[in-house]
Amino acid sequence: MNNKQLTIRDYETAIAPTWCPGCGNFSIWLAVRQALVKLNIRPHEVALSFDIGCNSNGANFIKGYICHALHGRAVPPAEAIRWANHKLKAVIAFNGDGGGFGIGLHHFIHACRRNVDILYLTHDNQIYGLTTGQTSPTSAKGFVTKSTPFGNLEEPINPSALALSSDATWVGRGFAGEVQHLTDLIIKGLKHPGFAHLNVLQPCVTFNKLNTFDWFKQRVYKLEETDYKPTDRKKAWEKANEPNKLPIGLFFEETKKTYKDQIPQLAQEALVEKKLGNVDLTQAMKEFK
Ligand SMILES: Cc1ncc(C[n+]2csc(CCOP(=O)(O)OP(=O)(O)O)c2C)c(N)n1
Ligand code: SF4
Repeated sequence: MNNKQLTIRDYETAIAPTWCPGCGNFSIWLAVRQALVKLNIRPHEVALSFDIGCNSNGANFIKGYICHALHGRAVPPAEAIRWANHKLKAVIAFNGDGGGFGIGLHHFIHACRRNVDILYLTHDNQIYGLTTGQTSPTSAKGFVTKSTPFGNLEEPINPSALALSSDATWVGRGFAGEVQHLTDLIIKGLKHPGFAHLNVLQPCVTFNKLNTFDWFKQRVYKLEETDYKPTDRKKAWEKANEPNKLPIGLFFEETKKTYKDQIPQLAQEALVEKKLGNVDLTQAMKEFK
């Protein structure tokens, strides 16, 4: 098995995606598998933690060690998996903008400042998709939805600017309409030693009639095609907040000690490899039954 050439078909499950035709989730799903194949990471070498939402129905459509967490809670299990086994080749958490920047927002900020070595990919369609179209924390001010029939009164969160001000060591933005570019960003995020946040602009073709593929295409441009250098946090913050445009690519990158690097007990071996010695767990195991 291990000598066989890896392809995206190795990540296939028996369940076909149930997303609406044309949904941006399809290209994100493709980009994730392409990135894992390019890095030669096999399904048993990756842990994927999902939210509740259209995006995270992806838990059923990809092979790996899968966790399907509560709404907004994909990050804590991903952190726990990384702490338990820092030798896993990749740990990725997936949330929607509703789960990730609403009910689960604090997990995002704490993961940024902890610098846990995971990739956090947020599917930002600026609406609640699964629950059929309510305003989300990234919805534009004035946006009319089922939950804000007279227009959204709140300013939207800018996820990349928030990651930058929360001390994240790798901050990128991708677009579901640019699959190869997105694949390259996922590869870079996975290679980064530390917390990598990748916010992906993802049209919801069914419920978000404002932020369509065309709307994004009129605003998106690639940072790599400019003279921008992702080394200055302040400049990155300004770029992430650029008015009327949506730059995609890597805003910022720096190398710092990860959470695990500061725990000397993990320097030699992963937690899962540690011998328990003479500890008798019989009674504890009985209590779990
Ligand atoms: C604790 C909790 N609150 C609310 C819900 C209902 N709920 C399920 S998905 C969702 C929002 C989905 O939007 P988003 O996170 O942006 O993901 P998308 O469906 O757009 O991919 C909500 C509110 C829930 N399942 N659990
Ligand atoms: S409701 Fe929107 S986000 Fe959900 S599957 Fe359909 S197009 Fe995609």
